[in-house]
Amino acid sequence: MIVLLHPRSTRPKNRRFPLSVLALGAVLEGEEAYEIVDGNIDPRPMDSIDRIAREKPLEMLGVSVMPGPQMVQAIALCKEFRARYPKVPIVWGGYFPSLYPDAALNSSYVDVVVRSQGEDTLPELLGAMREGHNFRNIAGISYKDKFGLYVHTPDRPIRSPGDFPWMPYHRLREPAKYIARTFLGARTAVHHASYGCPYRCKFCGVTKVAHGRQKSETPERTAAVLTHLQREYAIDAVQFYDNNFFLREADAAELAARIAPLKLKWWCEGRIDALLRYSDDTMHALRRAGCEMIFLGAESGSDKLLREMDKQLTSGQILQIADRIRKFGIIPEFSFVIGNPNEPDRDAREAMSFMRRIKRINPRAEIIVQHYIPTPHPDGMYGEIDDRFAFPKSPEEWASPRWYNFTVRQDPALPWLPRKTKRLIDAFEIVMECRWPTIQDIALPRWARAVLKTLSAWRYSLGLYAWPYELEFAQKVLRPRRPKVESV
Ligand code: B12
Repeated sequence: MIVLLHPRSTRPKNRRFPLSVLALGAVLEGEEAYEIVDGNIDPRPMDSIDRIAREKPLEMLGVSVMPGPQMVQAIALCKEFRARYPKVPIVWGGYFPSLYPDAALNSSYVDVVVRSQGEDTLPELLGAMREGHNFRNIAGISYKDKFGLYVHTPDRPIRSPGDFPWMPYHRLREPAKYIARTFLGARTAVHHASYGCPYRCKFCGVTKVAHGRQKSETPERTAAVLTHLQREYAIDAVQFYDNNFFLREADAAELAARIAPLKLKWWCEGRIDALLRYSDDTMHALRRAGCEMIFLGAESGSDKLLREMDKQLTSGQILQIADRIRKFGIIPEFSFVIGNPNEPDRDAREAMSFMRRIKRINPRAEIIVQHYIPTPHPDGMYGEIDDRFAFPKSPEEWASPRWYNFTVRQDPALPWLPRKTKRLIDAFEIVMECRWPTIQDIALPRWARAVLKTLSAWRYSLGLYAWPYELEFAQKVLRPRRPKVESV
């Protein structure tokens, strides 16, 4: 019996289909005995694993690990599992071990790391374990050999999710619990129609995982999956989790035509330059097909920094899309990465005035302010910091308060980021969030929205952000949704 464990990653109201373990379940389905245990549903995952072990001997524990809270639960569960089932191999996959394979192996409870996409690797690994074969010929893994040396086999080229079977949603213990009420609809599902991203932005962890490639399923398959989800779970909305939903205009137009009859409302992540190339007809078709909001990585208002990031975008294009998208009725959600290591204070101030400019052009635009937190990058990290910065060496160190806060982008505590600049960025973010509460917040009553807006109006109009204690207090009491924390 193989157990696919998805440790807790989020709060119950943000719970969504655990796509990583569903994708793996899809290739095991019918061939292998496996069960999914999801910490987002299951209050006691270890008890569930014990129950499964009582019914059938365990062969492998496969754990999906994202940096942050999921890693924290993964560590605790794997330690306990190792103590109870010392002979059962533990395999980690997902973004954390793919980005930091050595750190993952520097633990007593990770035997093999599967880097990047797992659908082909997992069955190969299972086969090699059963036959007692050497793992050396399995692409995309990292492990300790019999001398304790770390072996990293070559990367495995990524494939389209369309090459693999459909996700076995029915294998989740309570599938309906993953259908959420959001600003998009009363019954929102999630879907991932591609893998990877063809851009190589130097701040983004996806490049190391997908090697600067993207493979997408066909619009026909996306539409078929959504039709199935609507039939089974009565969905009326969907969040597309793809890193980059829009690559080819022809595909976008085809998808719009295929899903329009489902009358879904949806959110996705896209590229600004790609959308600027789309015709008005395609943009109108996307809107008619239910596109409500598009998350767009703007990252910076400085052309110099955009070049340094290798974003392949200009500040002019960002302003252009902010303006153009209004006429289609789609809301842009712009995300910024602030804190260039070479000039953090100047970067922060310029970015702030650029964000205000966007708001003037398109008041409905939503803004997400992220501190730059570096991730390992094959082309060198943004800000030329490869020699100035060292990542933790073990999962435990990653889970310590200093690095946990780094991972979840709350307090990166970076050597090049002066405290006063960090405080300025955080203060600006609070003023921005209060002045323009997100429409994604369906729990915030109208009066609370009005309170936040009124309290912050003077600060926003005068550009006085420092020490926003009253707004912090209001946020504590009224608890508005913070897309930076609660969305992807
Ligand atoms: C959905 C999502 C979330 C959801 C998770 C919801 C859920 N179901 O639990 C939520 C909103 C909670 C979330 C939060 C965060 N996220 Co997130 N999230 C994503 C997102 C958009 C999609 C992940 C996904 O479902 N992919 C689809 C599946 C099929 O792919 P996959 O997960 O990669 O799994 C495949 C492989 O990795 C591998 N694999 C995975 N697990 C395993 C296990 C085994 C045993 C094997 C063999 C293989 C394997 O095989 C799978 C199939 O091919 C990604 C970006 C992206 N598009 O990938 C960011 C992403 C993973 N998140 C990221 C981050 C940083 C976070 C946060 C830390 C941010 C924050 N605001 O604090 C938090 C921390 C959450 C936590 N650790 O618990 C980063 C990680 C990289 C990095 N910079 O470190 C990403 C890449 C976004 C980005 N571009 O920066 N996230």
